[in-house]
Amino acid sequence: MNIIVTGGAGFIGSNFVRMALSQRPEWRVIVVDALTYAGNLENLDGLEKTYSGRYRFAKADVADSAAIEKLFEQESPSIVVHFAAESHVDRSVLGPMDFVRTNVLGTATLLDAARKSWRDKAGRFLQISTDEVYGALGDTGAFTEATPLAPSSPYSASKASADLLALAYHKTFGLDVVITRCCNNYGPYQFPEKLIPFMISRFVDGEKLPVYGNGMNVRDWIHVEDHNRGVLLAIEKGRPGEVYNLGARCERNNIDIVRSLLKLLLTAKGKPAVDLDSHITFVKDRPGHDWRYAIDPSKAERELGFRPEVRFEEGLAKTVQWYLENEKWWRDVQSGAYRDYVSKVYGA
Ligand code: NAD
Ligand code: TDX
Repeated sequence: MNIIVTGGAGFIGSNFVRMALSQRPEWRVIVVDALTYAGNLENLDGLEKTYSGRYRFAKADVADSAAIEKLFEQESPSIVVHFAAESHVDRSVLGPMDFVRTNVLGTATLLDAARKSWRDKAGRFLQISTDEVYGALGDTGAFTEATPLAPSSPYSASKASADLLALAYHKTFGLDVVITRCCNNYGPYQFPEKLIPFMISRFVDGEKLPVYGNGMNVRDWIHVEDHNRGVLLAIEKGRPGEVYNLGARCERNNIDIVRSLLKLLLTAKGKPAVDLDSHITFVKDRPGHDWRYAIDPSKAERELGFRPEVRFEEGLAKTVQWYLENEKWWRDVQSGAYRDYVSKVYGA
């Protein structure tokens, strides 16, 4: 069975491709990725050799309808798992249009290719989405699948638009669409612009760790392996046209995450984990910064049997260790263009 994984050279996608190839021997995986700044072939190192005949990489832009339709003709996929996206909120503040193009037009292009290709045969489209489509919570409550969409950033608005298109293709054309909405992921191969790997790279470089606002904003965290276990379950057990929230009931405020990282990093360097706040600088807040996210994953637990396995403290310690051991990886992905981006967001 052929399965197309878009965005398979990115953080969550590459972890998913490894999991799928090792746990689903009947699948042949075709990674479709444009290799933007966030997509890196090194993330897929060794797969061609280990899984020869079951793995193909195709460089393509999901918004390029000719390229996508050709891939559907060549591969006749039974499943599409759509991870490809512009994924970083701060970049969507600097330049929203790439987000509209990839996340909205790209998703529409894939949905339409699937609609045409699956006229005579069944196929499933798994739309990978985010809790950010629900907007911000106050100090209490949690997002359920019935929470109205109220995105705050161009990123989350583009993801909400993509979700609505996917649901419309289900209602109008009967396309077999399932949507998962997950909370903040962490783990290996995450691009060092996101909170956890960014803070680790700053510490290693001897720079202060820039926390937005007062650091009290809350995010709900899940290890990337647990997210991807949920995606596999949604592919295999999800009901057509349904949305499933994925989360591990693990809320933390940002300042606590940064202090936990500092403890792990100082200890790893053989230094006493004291005077943590001297490593932190509070910087200008992100415009439209959502206060709090919290996912209620009851529906996925009940219907899919979803059970996250990674305890946050263990997952975080392993992640820190991975970044310390793979400094070459994150230095390589930090190109000149990346350094330019950092100076735009955080100042020189
Ligand atoms: P990422 O930025 O690490 O990777 C995105 C991948 O998509 C890269 O490989 C990039 O090259 C590719 N891509 C971008 N534009 C493309 C285009 N036009 N055509 C083809 N490929 C393109 O992102 P990630 O963190 O791995 O997120 C993957 C998905 O999961 C996204 O849809 C994101 O919205 C969603 N998500 C992420 C998180 C999180 O915490 N990171 C949480 C919930 C949902
Ligand atoms: O330097 C920083 N300082 C800081 O205080 C950075 C990069 C982030 N933050 C804060 C902002 C957020 O409250 O940390 C929190 C997490 O920030 P990000 O890692 O940028 O993630 P977030 O904005 O929450 O979005 C993420 O989760 C949902 C992913 O990037 C999205 O792709 C996903 O959909």
